[in-house]
Amino acid sequence: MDNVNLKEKSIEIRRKIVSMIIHARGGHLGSSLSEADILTTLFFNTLNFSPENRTDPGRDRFVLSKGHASEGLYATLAARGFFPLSWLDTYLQHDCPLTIHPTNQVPGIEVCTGALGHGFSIAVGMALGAQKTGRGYRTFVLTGDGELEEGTNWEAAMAASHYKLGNLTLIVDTNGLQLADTVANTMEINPLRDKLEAFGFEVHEIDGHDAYAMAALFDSLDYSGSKPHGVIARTIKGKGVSFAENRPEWHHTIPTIEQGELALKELVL
Ligand SMILES: Cc1ncc(C[n+]2csc(CCOP(=O)(O)OP(=O)(O)O)c2C)c(N)n1
Ligand SMILES: [Mg+2]
Repeated sequence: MDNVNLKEKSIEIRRKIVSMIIHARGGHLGSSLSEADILTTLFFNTLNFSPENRTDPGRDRFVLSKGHASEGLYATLAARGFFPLSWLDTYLQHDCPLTIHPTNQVPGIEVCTGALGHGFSIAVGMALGAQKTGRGYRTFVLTGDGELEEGTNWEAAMAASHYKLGNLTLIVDTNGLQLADTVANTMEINPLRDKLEAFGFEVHEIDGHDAYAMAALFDSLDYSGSKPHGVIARTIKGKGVSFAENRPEWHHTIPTIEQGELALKELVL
């Protein structure tokens, strides 16, 4: 999409994330704020995926493998027009489509995720499908860094390289935290760049909160080459809300009304 101010858009999306969680009294605040700039970049700059072409076989594919951060995806999809903004008020309500882990009943969501460690493998299958059918679409998958402790990811990485899936981009939301502690304390995944390179990926490291830098990077990648892409996006869990930044307990703590008001006061340009 041309002429979208990505900075403004990501603030708008962060504000929606906070409001949804306050309203629903549930969700993953830190995780969704961590990914907000990555999703903004993908949906408002990079992806050939829109409400208009969302069922076209040639559309780009996106998989949110860290499915617990669903509020970030819902807020982004609504802002992009995949479904009405009013749906965000129904998050976590009985019999409503916006569930804690995303499902493909929601326009713009390709696959059900939330059980960590599966999205990357699914994305490999999508990318292989594009290669075999010659459809030419690109596939992007977003994982958490803690999520990479799941062994299935490394099988997916091996397969991506084996099948020479240059049309596949793995983005790792690298915030250094997982559910209750740091990734380093739980099961160290570093040196991540060396690991991905050893698995045959072309690797880039970038500030995962600089939407314009990410947009330029995604625009510059060679999607017709033989190496899958790995993007290590350096992020801060809880980014934009001072009391939640880099604090493991804000993985899924629900703000009080007062904390919510403070968060919204901080989330301005
Ligand atoms: C298979 C599986 N095991 C455990 C969980 C519970 N769980 C939800 S989020 C999370 C931590 C994820 O950390 P990370 O991938 O770094 O994501 P972040 O929230 O930091 O972006 C865990 C263990 C899960 N959803 N799926
Ligand atoms: Mg993490």
